[in-house]
Amino acid sequence: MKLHTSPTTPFGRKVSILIRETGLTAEVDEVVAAGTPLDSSGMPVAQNPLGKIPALERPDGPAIYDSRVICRYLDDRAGGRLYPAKPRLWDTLTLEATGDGMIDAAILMVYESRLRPDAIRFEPWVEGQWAKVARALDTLEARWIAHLNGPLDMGQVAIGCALSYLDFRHDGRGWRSGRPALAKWYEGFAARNSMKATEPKG
Ligand SMILES: N[C@@H](CCC(=O)N[C@@H](CS)C(=O)NCC(=O)O)C(=O)O
Repeated sequence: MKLHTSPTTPFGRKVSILIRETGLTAEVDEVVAAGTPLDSSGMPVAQNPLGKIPALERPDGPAIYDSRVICRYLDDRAGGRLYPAKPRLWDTLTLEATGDGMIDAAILMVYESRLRPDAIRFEPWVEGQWAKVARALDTLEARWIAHLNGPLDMGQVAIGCALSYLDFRHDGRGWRSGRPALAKWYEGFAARNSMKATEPKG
């Protein structure tokens, strides 16, 4: 299989971590793509018409995309290790959606500062994106620590990728402040081999 991804995408990193945690490394080649909403020329548009990564070429059908779909597919191939049975599944999926939403907001903030010319930037919109991230962080601290400390699942992986991305691109926001339990959980999670092997570069 061929995974179109990049060394800095947190969505692609979710898949890369799942590959390592489930023992699928020999079955998936990771190939580098690059692009933004302003330039899709380096993106796998034949595999994903949305021009986004990750996208996965697989042997048993057309390419699939969106990290959540790819993670479910690969986890299924690996014997279903990172999506638990119901009812815990609903919590895992909600946690994964929370991590993905944090990443979406954090990436939109980066695009705003990198891609939009100064003259047409709108700061309240950027702060509105950060408010989403901050509310999610507070909710993780208040409600999700027990789940995060439970058996490894894709919810934890998504949150780990989101928090790492905040360190990578939004370090100045100080996400750990006022969230000691989440910061402690992340310290342990970031020490996993799969996290260390996929640290963002660039
Ligand atoms: N919901 C998608 C989001 C994927 C996504 O936004 N990927 C970013 C890279 S981190 C991208 O490809 N951006 C290029 C663009 O939006 O044109 C997923 O989970 O895979």
